[in-house]
Amino acid sequence: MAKYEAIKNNTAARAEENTKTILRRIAAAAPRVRIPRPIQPAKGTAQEALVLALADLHVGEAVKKEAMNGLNEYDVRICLRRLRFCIEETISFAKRNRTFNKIYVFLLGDIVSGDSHNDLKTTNKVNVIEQVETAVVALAKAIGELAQVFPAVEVVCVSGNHGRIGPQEYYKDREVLNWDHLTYKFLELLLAKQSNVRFDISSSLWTKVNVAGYDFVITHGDATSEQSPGTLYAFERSYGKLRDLAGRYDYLVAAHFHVRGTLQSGKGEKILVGSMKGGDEYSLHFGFYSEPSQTLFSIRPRYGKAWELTLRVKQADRKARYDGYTIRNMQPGDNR
Ligand SMILES: [Mn+2]
Repeated sequence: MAKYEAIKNNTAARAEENTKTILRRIAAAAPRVRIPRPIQPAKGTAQEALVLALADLHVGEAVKKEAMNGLNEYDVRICLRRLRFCIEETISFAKRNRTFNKIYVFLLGDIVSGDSHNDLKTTNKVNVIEQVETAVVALAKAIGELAQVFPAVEVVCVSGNHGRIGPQEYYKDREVLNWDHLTYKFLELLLAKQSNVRFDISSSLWTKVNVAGYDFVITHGDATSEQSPGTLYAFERSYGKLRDLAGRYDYLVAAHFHVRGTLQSGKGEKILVGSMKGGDEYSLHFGFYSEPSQTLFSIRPRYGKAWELTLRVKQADRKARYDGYTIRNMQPGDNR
């Protein structure tokens, strides 16, 4: 027995010695990697196009913090701070990485709160004329800032559902008889002398635009029988039908549901943009809440969508440094 123990211990010792030898050999054979210097951003111009998708600003609407149990708060001041945050982030992100030749700004509708709903009519902070005025001036400043950084700015505009005139639904001239549409027209006028800014204002439910060789369908997103694209299936069903009507597209960009999401679709994607406003009393009532966000992404030739940056706009809410898009002596949030 003692002999057996001795053999066992000896074997164990040898096994341990072998393991150590093997580990030493592996360690000796491991390639030595030199610690690199920090990666420098690439110099020169990127071939890719930037897209800044802005949706559901609902200018003029108020969301009460108390009613939201602190989840969200919204008024004109917060809206304009969040907008400025988007522009500053876009510019600093672009500058930190490369020089981009062109930026597309998708204005996806529900720019103004409107007065089509009774509860909005009584709780809006400013009336619909002031909403349009505020949105026009703020967006003109925002796009003007982009035009100082990017050699070309293309603004693609579709109307939302909140800008409709009056409480009744209508379908004739639906996208034109709409406060969003008027906002876009004034915006175009205000920037008419800015030679590197171009507008594409849609009079229909959707518009098509080609970005770096890829076909985009842009729509607000309310023209669907789905109440909420809470599931991927509903999301797919909501917008799959548009392909029949609009023809082949690589990317579809919609908003309306105040929820951010992306779904692969053929060779491209369906991109659902979140809202500047974020969740409100309505969404809370129906059991939905999403943080406000907007989306910045890029399209590369021969590659498609290269990356996406979620602009988490709430960061700007309490920061006075994002003021500056307000007009004249306006006291945002204090009109009522
Ligand atoms: Mn909407």
